[in-house]
Amino acid sequence: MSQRSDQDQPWIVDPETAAEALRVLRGARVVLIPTHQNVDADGLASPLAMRQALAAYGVEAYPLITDGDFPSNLRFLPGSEDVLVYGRDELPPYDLLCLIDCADRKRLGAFAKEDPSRLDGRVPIVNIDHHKTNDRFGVVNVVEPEASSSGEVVAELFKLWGTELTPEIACCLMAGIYGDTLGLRTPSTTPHTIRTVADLVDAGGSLEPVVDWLFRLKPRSTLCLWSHALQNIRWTGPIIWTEMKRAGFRECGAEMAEAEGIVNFLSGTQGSRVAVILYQDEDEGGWRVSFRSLEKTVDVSAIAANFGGGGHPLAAGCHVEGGPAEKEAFIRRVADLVAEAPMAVGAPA
Ligand SMILES: [Mn+2]
Repeated sequence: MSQRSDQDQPWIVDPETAAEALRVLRGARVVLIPTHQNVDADGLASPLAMRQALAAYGVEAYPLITDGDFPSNLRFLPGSEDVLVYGRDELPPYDLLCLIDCADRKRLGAFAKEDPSRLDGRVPIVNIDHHKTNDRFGVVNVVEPEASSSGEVVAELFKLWGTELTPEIACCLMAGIYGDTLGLRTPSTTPHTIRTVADLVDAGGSLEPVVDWLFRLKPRSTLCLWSHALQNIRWTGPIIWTEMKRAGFRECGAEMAEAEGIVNFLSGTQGSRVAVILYQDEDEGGWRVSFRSLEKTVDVSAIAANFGGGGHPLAAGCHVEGGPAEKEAFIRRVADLVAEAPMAVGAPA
């Protein structure tokens, strides 16, 4: 017998909005699902689950990687061979965009940069996300900031739609949830998140490849890259930070996605309040920046917003233009902003 309180369901997708999303998606001939730049597990796996669900409704949908290559650690995702890569594959003649996991429709890599009119609303957008900073730019918006991941939001949509969960769909949704919660370890993980995963396991989804490919298996080049990052660690006030230069990636033969776990590893280093990693741009004209914190009194999305970025309270990002002087000034400013945030009671020193 179930004795669940209301607290177990901290957020719900409005059933009318869910129905409207399905109506718009089913009305399309071809749906393009462009992923956010520097795509991660949630950003790619949730679109793949959507592609498979829409196929059951007779709608063609194509996830599109909007910049760079297909990250090799995500090749295990069922249906990954159907993913288009911008610049490599021809775009299908789409009449609807579905953005999943995209807080900002401008941060869609070369797809947006080369032709910003693609995102100006002339082609309608269905917007499915879990970022607090999402400004609800779609004709239908399913934005649930309390959800751990887009995978969790999409699972909820499928429940409302009555979509049959195949083992492939279940595996993709679990990859989204596990990717964003670091394997159900972040504070964004709720009883609802864990129940969703249990339902996906019941539907035949296998957790083993998800855990292996997201957290265990790595190429040798990753160790080379991590060794660079750890050797370059610096401290500025309450922040611990490191920088990933293009030369480091070249020297190690590593791809961008291999550096993703470093900032999570740095966060929680005793004596630090925020961890920061700077990834040098391809053209070396600036840096993409990632912030992490374990302190609930620090809101890194608010800090990132000072620099035109955004994200979640404990995980956020932004971009910094310029050279070494701008970089140093940026780091000092971030350190000042972190120092202004109240200390958590009983925080470890
Ligand atoms: Mn996400």
